[in-house]
Formats: sequence, structure tokens, C-alpha cells
Amino acid sequence: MMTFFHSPGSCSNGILFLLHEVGAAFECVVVDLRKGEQTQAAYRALNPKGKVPALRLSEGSVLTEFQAIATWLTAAHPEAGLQPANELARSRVIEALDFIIGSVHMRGFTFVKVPAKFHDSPEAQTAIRAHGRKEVTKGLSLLSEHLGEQDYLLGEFSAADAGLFYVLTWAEEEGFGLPRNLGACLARLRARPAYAAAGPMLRHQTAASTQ
Ligand SMILES: N[C@@H](CCC(=O)N[C@@H](CS)C(=O)NCC(=O)O)C(=O)O
Repeated sequence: MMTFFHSPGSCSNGILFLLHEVGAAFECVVVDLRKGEQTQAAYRALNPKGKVPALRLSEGSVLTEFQAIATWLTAAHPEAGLQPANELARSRVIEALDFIIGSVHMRGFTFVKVPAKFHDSPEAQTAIRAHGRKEVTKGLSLLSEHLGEQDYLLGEFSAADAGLFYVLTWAEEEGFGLPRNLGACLARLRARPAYAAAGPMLRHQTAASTQ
């Protein structure tokens, strides 16, 4: 069986959602980022990058990085019907996920949620947070434009929406006003059985940042 290394409320929420979407059999191990468990030797032995998500496959190897895990999950569970139909469709999923994770998360939310990682001074942290908020707002606007009147980012539900799910949740938590269509998309995602199945494992244990 696969083992999923997860921190509730973090970006690994997107992979948890997708694990349920594809109907994967897995056990979940919580990595408490607030306690710094990701930096401890036991976890570093699994994922030297000290990040979640990570997925230990049944054969024992460990897969890291959101896009890689998402791509693998849809390919390994063709019965779920989430495998892109052709190379262009596959590239569209990667294109969307790369923007969500590489830009909206890493160049936006990282600064909003953990400015103290970048500077000790409270003034500098305020400026870093403000910069992050600008980047997130820009990202949400591009995602909204991309979504248009479709139900999901690429029309039908895809792995890209697992990424969209976690950044929209963060946007809500951090008090960003979601454009109407993104708000409707988040409600649609929360109405899917995978959301109910993921349940309390999606929620922060406290309000402390788990970015
Ligand atoms: N590039 C990684 C980013 C993962 C990431 O930033 N994970 C955060 C949680 S949202 C984390 O583990 N942070 C712990 C730390 O930086 O110490 C991916 O795509 O999976």
C-alpha cells in the first residue's frame, strides 16, 4: 500500500483530494510542520527536501513534488478517468499546475504566509507580505480569466483542479475576495465526494501557518 506524507491545511491538501478522486488505497502519515517534523532525520531520510507532499509508492520508492505526484496518480489509476487524453492535454495540466504551484503558491502565498522566513524585521515582513498579496491577487485574476464560465480549470475536472483547490482554500483563509467564478468553482470542488472523503484531514490543527 502507498503511504502519503501530509500536513493538514498545507499544499498537500491538493494531493489528498486527488488521492480520493482516483480512489487510491493509501495510509496517511501526518508530518507536523509546526513542530518541524519535516526537518527531522526520519523524515529527511524519506524526503531530503523536507517538504510535503511526499508519496511512498507500494514498491518502496518515494515520489515528491506536487506535479510529479499528481501526474503519477492519474496515470496509475486510469479507471478514474483523469488521465489526459493526449500529449497536449497532459501538457495543459502541467501548464496549469506549474502556474498554480510555481507562481501563485511559491511566489505569492509563501510571502503572505511565512514572511519571517525571508527577513527578521517586522517592517520588512510587512513589505514582503504586501508583495505576496499583490502576486496572489494577480494570480487569482489570471486563474479567473482562464476558468471563464467553465466548471473546472480545463473544462472537465482534472488534476489541475487539485492544485486550484488548495490555493483557493488559502485565498479564502487569507481574506482574498475570490472572483465570482473561482468562488463557484471552489464550491463545486467542495461538493465532490473526494472532499467529503478527505474530511478532517484537510483542516489545520491550529491557525499556525503550515506553508
Ligand atoms: N515544490 C514543492 C513545494 C512543497 C511545499 O512548499 N510544501 C510546504 C507545505 S505547503 C512545506 O512542506 N513546507 C515545509 C518547510 O518549508 O519547512 C511541491 O510542489 O510539492
